[in-house]
Amino acid sequence: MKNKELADIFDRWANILEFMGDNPYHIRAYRNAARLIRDLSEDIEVLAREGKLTKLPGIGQRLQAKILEFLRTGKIEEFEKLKASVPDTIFTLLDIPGVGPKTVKLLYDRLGIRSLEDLKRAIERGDLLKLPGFGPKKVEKIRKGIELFEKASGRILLGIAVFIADGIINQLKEHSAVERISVAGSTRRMKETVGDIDILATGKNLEIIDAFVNLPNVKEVLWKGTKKATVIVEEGEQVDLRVIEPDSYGSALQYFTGSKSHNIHLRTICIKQGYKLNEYGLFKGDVKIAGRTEEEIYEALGMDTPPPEIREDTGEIEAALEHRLPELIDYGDIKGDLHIHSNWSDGASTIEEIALKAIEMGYKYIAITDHSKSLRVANGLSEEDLLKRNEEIDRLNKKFQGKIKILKGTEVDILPDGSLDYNDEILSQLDFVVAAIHSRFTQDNTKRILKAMENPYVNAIAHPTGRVIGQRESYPVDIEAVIKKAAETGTALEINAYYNRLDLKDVHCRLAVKYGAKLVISTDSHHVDHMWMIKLGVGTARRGWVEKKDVINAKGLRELQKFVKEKRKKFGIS
Ligand code: DGT
Ligand code: CA
Ligand code: CA
Repeated sequence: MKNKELADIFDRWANILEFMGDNPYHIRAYRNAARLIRDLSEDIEVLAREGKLTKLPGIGQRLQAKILEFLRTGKIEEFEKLKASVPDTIFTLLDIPGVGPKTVKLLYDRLGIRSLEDLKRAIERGDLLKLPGFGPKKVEKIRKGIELFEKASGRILLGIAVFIADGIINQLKEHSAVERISVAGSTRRMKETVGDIDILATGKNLEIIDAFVNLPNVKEVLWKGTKKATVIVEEGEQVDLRVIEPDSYGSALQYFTGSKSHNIHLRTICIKQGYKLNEYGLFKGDVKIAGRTEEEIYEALGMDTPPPEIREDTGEIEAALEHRLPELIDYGDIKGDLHIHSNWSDGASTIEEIALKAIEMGYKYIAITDHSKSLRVANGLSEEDLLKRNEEIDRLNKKFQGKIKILKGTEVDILPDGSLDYNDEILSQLDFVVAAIHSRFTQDNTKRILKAMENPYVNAIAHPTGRVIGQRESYPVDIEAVIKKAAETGTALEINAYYNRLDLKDVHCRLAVKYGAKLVISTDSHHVDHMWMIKLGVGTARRGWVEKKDVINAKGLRELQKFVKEKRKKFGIS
C-alpha cells in the first residue's frame, strides 16, 4: 500500500511551500490531502484504478493527476524540482519537535541555518535570542526538541534489543493472561541496529497491558490503551506491545515483522492474485482466507514462508514463490564457539569456567584463542606462556573427557607486512588458528589479509573488516578479493557475533556464500557472560542466506578437524 509514502510526499510538499512563504490556501490543500490519504482505510491504488480519486473530499483534477503520476512512476516531477530548490538538511530541521516551517524559514533567512549542526551551534552562541519573537523560553523549547529528536532518531545495537526483548517476553510468558507472545519488527529480523522494539501477544488484553506497563524495568509509559501500550525501558529504549485477536495473530506477526519493503512487495503479489492483505488477515472480498498463522497466509498465496531474517525484499519473495528458499543455518546448529579469550590473555574467565559454560550450552567443542605476543594491550601470550596454557588445556581435556573437547587456539596478530605474530613451529602445535588485524586501520589491508590466508596454519580470519558498529568504519579492504582467497585457500571467514561487531555483516555473508567460501560463527567472548551472543552471529548469517553446510562450526569435531587438516595438506604439510 502506497498510502503512507504518498501522504509523506504531500506533507513535505506543504512544508516546503510554507518554508517558501507560499499562499496559505495552497499549503492547506497539500496538508489536507496528506491527512486524508494517511487516514484512508482503502488502498489508494485501488481507488485510483476504480477512478474514485476525485470523489475524495479535497481531491480535484490537479491533485488527482499528481497521485496518478506517483502511482505510475513512483515520483512526482513537480515535487522533485521543488525539493531540489531547497537545501536537503532543511527536512531534518522540520523533523525536530516544536520547530515548524515558519521557524525554519526565519532561521535560514536571518542566520543562514541549514542543518541540525548549524542550529545547535547557534543556540550555544545565543544567536537565536536576537531573532524577533525568540525569548529564552522559546529557545529552551527548541533545545529540548533537539534532545528528543536525537534520542528518537538513535538506533540501538541488535544485541541490546534482543536482550531487552527476551527479558520482557520471558517475564510476560509466565503471566497467566498471556497465551502467545513473540517479538516482531527489526529485532525479529535480526537487523544489526533496531529503532524500536515491537512485541505481539494474544490473551486477556487488559491484564497483559497492565502486566507490561508494570514490569520492573519500565521507566516511563508513553501510551496505554486497551490493546496497545508503548513504554520506555531503563535502557532508554522504546518498546511497543500489541495484543492481537488469536485469529489475526499470524497476519499481525507477518505485518509487524516487516520489513516494510517485503510487505509492500508481498502486497503486490496479493493484489495480482485478487487478495487483500493487512494486519487482520488475508481476504478475498469480505471473506477471510487466512490469518491465524504466518504459514497459512504465505501458503494461500502459493508461497513457502520466508524466515523473518531474510524478509528484506532481496529475492526471498521470488524464491518463496518458486519453492527454492535456502535452508538457513539454525540457532541450534552451532556445535562450538571458536573464538574465546581466557584469563591467560585479556579475558575475565578461566578456561575451566568457559568449558563448563560451553557444556551447559550443549557445545561439543570450543577453541580458546588468546591474543598473541605483540598485542601487549591485550596481554598477548609469549610463546612460552602459550605452551604453558596448552598444558592446562591438556589437563582440562582429561577432566572433561566425553563432555567437551577444548581446542588449543590463538587469535594471532597479522603484522603490518602480512606475516604472523607466531612462527609456523608454534602455530603447528595448535588445533585452531584465528588471525586478525589489530593495527593500522586506515591503510588498505587487502594484501595483508590475503598474505595471512596463504599461511597453512591460519584457519579463520577474525572480524574481517574491522568495523565496530557506530564507532569505527571498516578499514579499507577489498572484501570480494578476501572472500575469493578464502574459498581458494580453505580459510574460513568469521562472523564475529560480539554485539558491536557483527563482522562479516549480512551482505558480505551472502557474497561469501556465492563464492563458496566457508564461514565460522564465533563470539570473541572475553567473559562467559558474552557467550550467549552466538545467536546474534547466527542471525546475521541467516540474514546473509547462509546454510548449515557453509559453516564449519556447525559440523562435528571430526569434520572440523578435517577442515584444518585439508588446508595444511593443500600447502604440502601432512
Ligand atoms: P525499526 O524499528 O526502525 O528498527 O524497524 P522496523 O522494521 O521494526 O519498523 P517499525 O517498528 O517502524 O514497524 C514494524 C513493522 O511494521 C515494519 O517492519 C513493517 C510494518 N510497517 C510499518 N510501517 C509500514 C508501512 O508504512 N507500510 C507497510 N507495508 N508496513 C509497515
Ligand atoms: Ca521496530
Ligand atoms: Ca514499532
